[in-house]
Amino acid sequence: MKTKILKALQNGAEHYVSGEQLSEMLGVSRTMIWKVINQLKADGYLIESSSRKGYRLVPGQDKLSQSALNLMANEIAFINRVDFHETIDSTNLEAKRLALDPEQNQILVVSDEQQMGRGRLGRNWFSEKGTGLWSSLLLRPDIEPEASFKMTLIAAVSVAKAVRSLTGLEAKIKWPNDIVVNRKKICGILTEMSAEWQRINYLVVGVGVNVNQTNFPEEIAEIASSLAIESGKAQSRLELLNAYLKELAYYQNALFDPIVAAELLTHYRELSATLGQRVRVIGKEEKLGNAIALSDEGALLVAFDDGTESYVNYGEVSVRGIDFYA
Ligand code: BT5
Repeated sequence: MKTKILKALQNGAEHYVSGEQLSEMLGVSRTMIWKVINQLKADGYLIESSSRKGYRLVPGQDKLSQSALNLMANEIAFINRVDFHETIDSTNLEAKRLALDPEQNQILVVSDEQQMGRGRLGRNWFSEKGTGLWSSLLLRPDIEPEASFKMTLIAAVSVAKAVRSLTGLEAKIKWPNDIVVNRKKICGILTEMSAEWQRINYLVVGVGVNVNQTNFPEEIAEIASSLAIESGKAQSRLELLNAYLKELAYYQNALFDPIVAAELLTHYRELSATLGQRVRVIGKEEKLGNAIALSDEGALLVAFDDGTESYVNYGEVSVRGIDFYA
């Protein structure tokens, strides 16, 4: 009922919807409507009530809540359920805890804050409350473990396209798992996998997007930015999530369908901030070169200054002008 009333208020846009209209539309008493409106207010929604005109959702709110997320996820067929948390250690950890039950699948975990947000190699991911989109998706695709690298590409293209459509900003992908805007990192992706012989047990795709932060802790102040800083105005986390999931609903077919897989690679290459650039590859040793191609397996082909060429599969690659590589 909460979700239905919320939807009716959202459909009313900035106009009032009367208690009578709501009660007729939903077939419940006006007292019931009044009770549920109070529950939504307790959830933090700003709702104006007028005894003559009815109820109105105050526009411009960027509130994440279970009811708002349910409403949105109902339209995304490949998501079975959304679990919303006000705070959590890490949405990736929570998705992995859910994965212990083999029945749980296609679940999106979202939190307003993470206390132990993580990057690759156990690095810290700053996940301040109320400003970012911290989400993880639990999937159990029937694919071979080697194909799981595609999931990071799928998420990267989906986020970059969603940021572009929502904000008009030129979001690009820094190989393999960062999204940058104006050379600053606005998003990181952490894909984790559990697999047995030739078979994936589960994949967890964690996506963290800096949406409405106005500043960052000193350690990352020079490399990080947010959509609000880059676009000059606050952005809606819900709309961003909605746009991301719609893109994901399409691109996840790349796991199974070779035509979509080819399209994914084309779009990844078009959105790349790394291809064609000077790069510093940090492996056993540090080497400089030019990033010249992306293989169909998602590896980066680098022509090194010492005349050698090789594919880089993982590890650290700094792109000139991004990170601390000047
Ligand atoms: C990543 O790792 O970029 C993956 C980050 C994934 C975060 C999401 S949030 C939802 C889900 N739940 C989790 O616990 N994680 C996922 P990596 O490439 O290793 O980059 C980590 C580095 O990015 C850090 O060492 C910092 O330098 C920098 N960093 C940390 N927090 C940042 C932030 N909020 N914005 C930009 N850069 C940040």
